[in-house]
Amino acid sequence: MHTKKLTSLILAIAVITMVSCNNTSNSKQNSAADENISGEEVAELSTAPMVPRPLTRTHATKVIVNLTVIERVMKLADSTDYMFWTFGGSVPGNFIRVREGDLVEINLTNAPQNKLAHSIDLHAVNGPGGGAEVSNVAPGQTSKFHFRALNPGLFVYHCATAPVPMHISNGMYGLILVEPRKGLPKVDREYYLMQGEFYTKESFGFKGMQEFDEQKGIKEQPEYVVFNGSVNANAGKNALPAKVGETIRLFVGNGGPNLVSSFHVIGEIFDKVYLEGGDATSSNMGTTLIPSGGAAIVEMKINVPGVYNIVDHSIFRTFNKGCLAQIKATGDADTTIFGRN
Ligand SMILES: [Cu+2]
Repeated sequence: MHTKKLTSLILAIAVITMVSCNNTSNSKQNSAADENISGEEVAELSTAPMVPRPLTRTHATKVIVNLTVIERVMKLADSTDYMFWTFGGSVPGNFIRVREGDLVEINLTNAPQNKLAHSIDLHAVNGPGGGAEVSNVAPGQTSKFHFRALNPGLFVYHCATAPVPMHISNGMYGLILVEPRKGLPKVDREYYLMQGEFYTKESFGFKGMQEFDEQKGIKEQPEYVVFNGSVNANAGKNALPAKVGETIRLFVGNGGPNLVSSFHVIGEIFDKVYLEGGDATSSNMGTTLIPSGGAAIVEMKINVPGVYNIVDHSIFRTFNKGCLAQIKATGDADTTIFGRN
């Protein structure tokens, strides 16, 4: 009898402790909402592979994001064109950088020459549809809505107008970084990479205008899997420059719409990975998974000069479907780290 009472008492204390711990973590998580908003500024947006400058603010502000949807024909490969639907005129869409606690105003303009309605669902939003319904906008119009950036992390945004898979397949995705209030540690270079697949009527390598193929999308059989919107967008002469001794941070997104990426840099090791773009970090990783509609931040120090291939290690996608980017590092060789005997 006495033992039973004691057991109940211990259980009760455990439950109370768990509840109070949960309350503590909730209040911590939500305190971004309590921060005062002072002033306002227009967000600096960038086109991949570039990233807006790190934020130096130590307070929350109102950030105005002016995004324009543009439907336009661009290169999917050297001799192949495609009618892309874009946030800002390129694939992936403009990179947005805000701070935890900011009040973000999204002004989504649908360019007058466009044919279709579009919208935006940002995974950084706490609110129905991530903003999809309130942002839906016809050609020639601008929609406006706001959200409070409560959770720090790297998030995907995408169009959410029906048919959603088709809008995403045509290139309507990008990344928004909500920097933690203390900022991210300083690095030497930051780049923006986003993987996405394309479902076309003709096979990979076809010359001319490619059309969207819905059946291949349903079967999840893309002809193209690429970084930054086209084959070799950031390979060869457009490789990402770096110098030996520098630490490189890659903000990597996966627009999908279907495939999970086994993200890997051949010949490098990720010193640090913010798993799926959240708070949890891991170190010394060779390959990291990036879900469709997800992201990751990876950091690596370059020790040896040369060309480093960035791939999805589901490797047919790299050799046969175009999924390749490159870092080109210059500087002095250190044969104590790597060399031919
Ligand atoms: Cu759209």
